Parts: sequence; structure tokens; C-alpha cells
Amino acid sequence: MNYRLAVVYLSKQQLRSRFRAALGPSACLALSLAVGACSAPSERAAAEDALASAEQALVSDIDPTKSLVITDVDIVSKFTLQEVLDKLSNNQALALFHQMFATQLRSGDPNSGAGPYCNGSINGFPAECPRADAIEETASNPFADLQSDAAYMATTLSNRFDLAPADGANCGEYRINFARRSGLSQGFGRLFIAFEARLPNPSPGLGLAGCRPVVEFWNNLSALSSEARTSELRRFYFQGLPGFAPVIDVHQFGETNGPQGGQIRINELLFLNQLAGDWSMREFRLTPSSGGPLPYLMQPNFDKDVPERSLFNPNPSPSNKLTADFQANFFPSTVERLALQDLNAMNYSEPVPDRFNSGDSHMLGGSLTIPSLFSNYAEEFGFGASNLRSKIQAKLSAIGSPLTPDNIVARATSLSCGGCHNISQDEKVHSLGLPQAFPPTGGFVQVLEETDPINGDESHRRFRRTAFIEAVQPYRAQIMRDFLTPVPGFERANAWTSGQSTVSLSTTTKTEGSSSLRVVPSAGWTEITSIPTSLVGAGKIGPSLKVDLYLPTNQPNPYYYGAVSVFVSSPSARIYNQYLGQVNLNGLPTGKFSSLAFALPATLQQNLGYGLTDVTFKIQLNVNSNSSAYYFDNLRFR
Ligand SMILES: [Ca+2]
Repeated sequence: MNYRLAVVYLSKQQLRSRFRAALGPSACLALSLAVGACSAPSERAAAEDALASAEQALVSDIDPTKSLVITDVDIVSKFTLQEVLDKLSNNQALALFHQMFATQLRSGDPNSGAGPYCNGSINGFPAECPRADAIEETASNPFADLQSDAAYMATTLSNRFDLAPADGANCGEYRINFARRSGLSQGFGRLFIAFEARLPNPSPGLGLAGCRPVVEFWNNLSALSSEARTSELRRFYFQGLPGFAPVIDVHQFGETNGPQGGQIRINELLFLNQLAGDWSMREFRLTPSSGGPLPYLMQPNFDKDVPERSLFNPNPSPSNKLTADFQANFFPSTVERLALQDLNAMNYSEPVPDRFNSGDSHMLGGSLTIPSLFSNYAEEFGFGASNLRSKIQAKLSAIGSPLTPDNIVARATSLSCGGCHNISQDEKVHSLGLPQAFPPTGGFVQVLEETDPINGDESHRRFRRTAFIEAVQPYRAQIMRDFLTPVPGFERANAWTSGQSTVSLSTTTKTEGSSSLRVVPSAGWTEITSIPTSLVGAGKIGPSLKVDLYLPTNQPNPYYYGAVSVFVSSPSARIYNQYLGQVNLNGLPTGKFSSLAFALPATLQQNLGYGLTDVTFKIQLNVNSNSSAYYFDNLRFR
């Protein structure tokens, strides 16, 4: 697979240089997409087809271990915690490390430094302090002996382009995870730090298209040698692509507050005697310091999209306005998206408002001193009748979903730190009602401290990834592929098929991108169906579906040009072959493109904005038998 990919990549380069050499004049050298601008039409078509197929081959082989979640020791070992912290602290890595953990100590505790301190709450919800992990780490030097238990090792570099918002306000998250080495030798003694940067879009006016160089960068990593990938990733993380900020930069970790700001997260359980129920996950923002030697400080923040467990209380105090708001408004409003039958698209329909988010998410219950830190919402929600249960059930009934309120609450749990890392893998107790079981995490983390040989080669090893991580990679690869060669844009070969007529991509007659869909309806009535796709790159979903159609000048019946109908499906959203109506073609000009518009019902418009991954389109071209070609292009939602 990987070998084949490398060959394809090289042949694409060879194709390009061959074409450019053949085309000759230097005026053509600057043209990358308009390959044949200087050649004869027939050569141009052949050249374009060959280049288009090479482009297709390039993006169809994304290796998740190379382009999405990289855990190869040879690569990640070239990234160190000290270098990352030095970059964020003006070369005061140890001071910033100590300051981060000191936030879990009380003012006046040994090594608690200059603050911020723990005062027992974050965002108005309980947080535990002082934590034993913090007492240990504020007295430790993880950089003194890199082979010691106290040292940290990078385990994972990850590409979360899938987290980029539809409007392209940023280009998603790019992450680096470190694990404390004590987890290797002790079996417990575990502590993980994740730096999760939001990468700014330098051209927000272009929408998500402004992020294309980033996606192409990660896509191309699949074709590179391990050495080349290492240097490219170091460039991406520490210098940035041309025009883009680097990943490791003080501005990328929550300096701008809010759901799109980036964050630093810790997952900590250093001592065996905490095992009863003290496995904490917390989040930090990096914010400018108002004084002192460190330019930026780790500021404890709430865990984003982790509502506090008490908000699921079935019998809340009438005076608790926050819980009343959550139960009457926010949570019912998000049931429809939580009910999607797709592990990856199932989510809150909007970021959880700040006021509901907890400060500390635990994945073990046991003998927690503050039971509400355990992010097991089902335990709080219980099994009895309640207003919250009735409201969730009413929403489920309204959308015709057979799921139960317990499934929906279990899904909310799975989106919390504690749920995703541990609680939700126990399907028998916490059924999410998804088509597939929630994939096991292997217990507490998504990438482990242990390594395995790559393809049996003991000298090249990879940090072990959980079933959960493996299970979500096809989705993340699909998002990249759908972005680079959009199915609705008719940009991908073999994405549209017909049982009646010949269909192919045309790179010459088009209104958008590199290609359109060429259809020759030699038998007349023709149905054209797409493969399942996400709508990444489609922008915000507007009230209508539009598609450009080219009518040939040759019209056998000048009194009846025919009509076009469109249908949409997404089984995960319970949308089955929904008819959007028919547009009559009479009166449209021939020999050119016209834009056809179909109204989207409000519910469908909303659902199509929910990150679905299994949308299919069916276009019925009801025209006279014709040997001339029709062309479709730029299916869009405006
Ligand atoms: Ca196109």
C-alpha cells in the first residue's frame, strides 16, 4: 500500500514535469492547473485526463499512520517537551512546567509559586486541590535525566483538520502529546500532557479553502520517507508552512478564549493510592502574564464540551437557574445531532456554552471525595421519570428516532474527557445505541506508553494506539479526501455513476474547480448517483441546493428540453431519498451553463450542517435521448 502510494506520487511529479517540458515556453511553467494552455485541444484533453487521474490517485491513498496520527518513535522522538515549553516560555521550560502544575496547589502550599492557584473551583464548579500529582511535579525536573521516570516522551503528532469549522474561521487543531516515562515501568504513575493548537486561517475571506495548503501538506506526508516526514513535521510544528503560523506558538493555545481557541490538556494519575477514583483530566489556556519572568502563564480553564455532571440531576433544586436553563433549553436543543447514527458526526449541535462546562473531568468513580467530578452522566440522570427525561424523549419522538433518553445521555458522556477515555467503552452499562459498539480505549488513554515493532521490524517501533483511535481514522481520512476532491463539486473520478448513461469527468467544460461531470444520455432518462460523502468545504448550508447544468445545442425536441430532479439521502440522519423537487429545463439557453435551484426544507438544511459523512445525491436527468453531452458542476448549498 505504502509502496504503491510512493510510486503514484512520483509519477504525478513526473507527469507534471513531462507536460511542462513538452509545453515548452516559460509562460506555461507557472501554470499548475491549466496544464494545457499552450497545447493543441486533443493533446490538452489527454494531458488533463492523465494529470487528473494522477491527482485522484494521490489523494485516494491517505495512510492514517503517516497523515493523521503519527506515533512512530523515529519521528516523535525528534520532538521534546523541553523544546515545546521553551518555545512557549522564552526558553524557561522548567519554570513553565512548574507553573502549570502549581495551579493545582493552594496559595501558600510549598512550590505553589506566584499563581494562579487552586481555590477549589474552576468556572464555578468543583476542582480538587491540592493534587498529589502537582506536589510531585512542582518538585521535579523532567529535563535532568531524559531516561528517568520523571522525564516525558513525545508519543503522538495528530492532524485534526476535521475540527475546522465550516466557515473556515481556523484550520483545525494540530496536536502533540507527551507521556511521563513512569507509566512505562510502573504500570500506573501515569501522566500525559497534550498541546492542542488551533491553527489560524491566514485567508479567512476564502473560507475553509484558505486551509488547503495545510491539508495538502498532511496528505503529502503519506508519500514521504520517514526521514522526510520528520523534517517536514518539525517545520510545520516549529516554523509553520509559508504564510501559516507554526503549531507551537503562544497564540495558538487559548489566548483567544472560546471553543475555537486551542488548549493544553493533562490526564493525570501518578499515584496508586489515587486509583480508587482520582484520575483527573483538566484543561489550560496559555494567557499573557501581567508580570514576572514568564511571558505567558498556564491558566486553568474549564474542560470544553464537558458539561458539569450535576446539570443532569433529575430532581434539581428549583432555585438552580443554571441547571434549569441546561435542562429546559440547551440539552433538548442538541438532541437531534446527538441522535445521529454515526460515531463521528454525533455531537453537540453547537459548542457547549461556557457557563455549563466543568473544571475537572474524572474517569473513575470509586471513592472520589467530590463525586460530581466523575463524568458519568447516566449515574446522575438515573432511571426514574424526570422533566429532563421527558424533554429528551419528546425530541426523539419528534424526529422519529427509536433511541432512548439513556442512549442520548450516554452519548453526552462519551463526549466528555472521562467518557471518551474510559467510561463509554463499557457498552453493557452505557449503551450509546450506535450501529457499532463504542470502540475500546484500552483503558484511560488513546495512545499508550508502550511501543510495538512496525511491520515486525524491531528497530522501528510505534507507540501503541487504541481501538478507538484506529476506529476514527477512516472518518478523518474521508474528511481530508472530501475536502481535496469534493464529490458535490464533481472533482473526484468514479464518485458519480449511472445505470443508464456514460458519465465521466470533464476538465474542459466546467464552472468550478478542476472538473465537471459529463453525461451523454444516449438512452434518454438518466439517473446519476453519488458515493456517500461529507459536506466539508461546502461552507455554511444555506436554504437551497444549486447545481450548474450545461445544455447541449443539439436538442432533438425543441419544444421539450426536459427536467432535472434531485434527491438526498443520509441514513445516519434518517434521511432516505428525500425529494427536493424538479426544475423544468424549457427556456434555458443551450451551449452554456445555467444554475438550477432546489429549495431545502428547513429540517434538511439543519441536518446537512451536522457534519454528516454519508450524504448521497441522486440526480434524475429526464431528457430526450441525445448523443451530445450534458455537464453538471458545482453542486452547492447557498
Ligand atoms: Ca467542479
